[in-house]
Amino acid sequence: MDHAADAHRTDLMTITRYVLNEQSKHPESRGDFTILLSHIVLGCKFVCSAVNKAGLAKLIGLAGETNVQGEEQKKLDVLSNEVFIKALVSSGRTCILVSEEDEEATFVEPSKRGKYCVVFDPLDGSSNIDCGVSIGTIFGIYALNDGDEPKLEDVLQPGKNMVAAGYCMYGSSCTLVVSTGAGVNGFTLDPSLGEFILTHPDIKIPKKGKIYSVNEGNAKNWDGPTAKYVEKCKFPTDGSSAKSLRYIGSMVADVHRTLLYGGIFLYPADKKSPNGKLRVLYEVFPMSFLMEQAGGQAFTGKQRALDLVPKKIHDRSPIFLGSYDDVEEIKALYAAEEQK
Ligand code: FBP
Repeated sequence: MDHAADAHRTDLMTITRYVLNEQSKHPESRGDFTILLSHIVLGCKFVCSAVNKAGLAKLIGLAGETNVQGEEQKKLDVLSNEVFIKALVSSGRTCILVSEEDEEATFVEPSKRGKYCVVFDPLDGSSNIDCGVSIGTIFGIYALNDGDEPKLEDVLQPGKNMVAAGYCMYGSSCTLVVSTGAGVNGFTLDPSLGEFILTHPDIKIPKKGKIYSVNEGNAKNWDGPTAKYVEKCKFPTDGSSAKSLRYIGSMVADVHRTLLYGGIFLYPADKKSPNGKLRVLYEVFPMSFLMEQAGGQAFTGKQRALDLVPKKIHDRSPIFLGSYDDVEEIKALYAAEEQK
């Protein structure tokens, strides 16, 4: 690392500059998306600093409340949710907000309304919060046509209709990965500047990977194709070497590694959770959108994940996402099961 050159690196591609460049390619654009994204970035910076000082600021542990999923909320869950709701409403660019932490969707009051619907998980990987392992924020964005009155159906639509998606990982460094439908870019927070700087331009996931990522603790409840696939990862019969298992238990961290290194992340359905665990709107869709934009795939066990049409805002779905060839293998196993 050439720190001297780095110190003199003056041509900084910040995320704001990047999005403004993208905006300039759309003369019809009024800058609404740029303003919305800058408020999401603000929320990520706030949560990043809160996570970093959680132990010091007594932000570790339970908030004493339970969310719609029946999960005990962590102090940081509640704090992150509040920060994002306030940032998104104050942007003046949103009309419907769906948060993992809120039972109902939030309809922004007309005077502060804009055309975007934002679905988000303010702090994903809550089982890892108190032990300082990487966690993150996940978001997806739909756009209404100008003048349309917002209604719940506007967020109960296929993920392929999203206009943007992203996540921010709070790990050894704070990394924001985002797509507006024209590729995937990663930005790292430079704490000395307080700016997200472009560090991972045009991310492309390797076509095939050497890593599989799944909670094998659920193996006894898996269906045939999932069990067969994981068996193949461990004991390949085609002469290839076995895949390595990596599982952090924070979707953001497991998907971030999968995006950069390749391989497959799966949270399948099982006898205990017939619809899997992960939520369609603010976990499955944003990560599937990013995966496809990076050249990978996302499959539910039955269909392309982004073709799903959720019926309720907290619906769950099984998910298999990652390198194109790896997901093709699991699709073939489910297709063979269908034929039986
Ligand atoms: P939260 O959003 O409530 O944290 O739940 C989601 C999650 O933590 C994902 O980040 C992760 O992939 C998964 O659940 C881990 O589940 P499990 O502990 O069952 O493996």
